[in-house]
Amino acid sequence: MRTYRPGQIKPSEITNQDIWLKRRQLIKAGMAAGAGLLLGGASGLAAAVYAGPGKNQKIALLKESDYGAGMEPTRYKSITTYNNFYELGYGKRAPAENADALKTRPWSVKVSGECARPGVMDIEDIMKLDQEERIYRFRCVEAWSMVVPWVGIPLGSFLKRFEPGSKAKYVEFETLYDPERMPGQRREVIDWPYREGLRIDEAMHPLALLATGLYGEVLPGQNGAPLRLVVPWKYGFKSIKSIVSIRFTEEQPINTWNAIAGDEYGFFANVNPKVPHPRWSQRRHRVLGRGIFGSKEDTLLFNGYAEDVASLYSGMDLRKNF
Ligand SMILES: Nc1nc2c(c(=O)[nH]1)N[C@H]1C(S)=C(S)[C@@H](COP(=O)(O)O)O[C@H]1N2
Ligand SMILES: [Mo]
Repeated sequence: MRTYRPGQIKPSEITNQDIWLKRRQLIKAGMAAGAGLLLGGASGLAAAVYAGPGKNQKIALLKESDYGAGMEPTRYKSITTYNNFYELGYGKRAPAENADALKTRPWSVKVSGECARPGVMDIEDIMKLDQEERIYRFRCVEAWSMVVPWVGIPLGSFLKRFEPGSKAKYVEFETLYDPERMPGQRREVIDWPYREGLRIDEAMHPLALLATGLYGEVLPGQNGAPLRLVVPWKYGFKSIKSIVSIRFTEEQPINTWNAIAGDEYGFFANVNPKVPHPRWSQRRHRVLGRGIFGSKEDTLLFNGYAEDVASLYSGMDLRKNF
């Protein structure tokens, strides 16, 4: 029996095919939506500044990572008005409309479990870390895809500060539970809080990112402020938003969509065009921002990151471990 209650979102839009658009043309200064990108230095690791098109606080001194350099970002407006975030409402536009409810201060993240130095870190201190290790990443989501110029820190370098031990086989993440700040939690649509998990080697992979901003500004509420996960080779639901707890575990953690419909949503949720969702194909997806409805494109294995991440799954049956 399915337990989808929210009426507005089609199941096919909860999780669907991502794609990594592996286009390598250089971004010229003055991109779509008025964002400026200054490329400097011959190193290939360019100093870049996005003049954020939103109204949020700017994040200065950005350094662009090599990943995704040259991909043209989706318009800021599309990235921030077409969201899934049940805590802020049940419809693609609802999270943007309800984002004001999500107060992001005070905010802290508790890191616990199988590690030598568990602790609580205030978001202001996490933002300062971010200033030491500033990178850009791009990512896309599901039935629709987007290219997002994220600002954040590699998840692995954050986790290492807490010295995970040999029993740390997985990492579990939890979203804030607070019906005041998360009005969607007033309805028991899912077993709050939203939860996600990664295997430790996935979490340590340099492509896994803890994002604090996008388009050079602090994250808007609807995109998971003040801190969210970005796992570019996985379906969108793995990228948990508004994180307050990170726990190293020996056992595979529960993840929300797997708990709701385990036959449809696996623990790994790697983007894989050859493994259809039980109720729809995952071979193609819609590219947001191309025409009114977006044009369709083929979805790639691991969202186009096979070169980077396939080795994490060597010897695994990806149909069984979907
Ligand atoms: N806490 C929380 N995180 C969440 C969700 C959610 O409902 N609650 N939705 C997930 C789903 S299904 C998707 S597709 C992505 C969407 O991310 P975006 O809105 O930034 O594109 O967030 C994921 N993270
Ligand atoms: Mo999703």
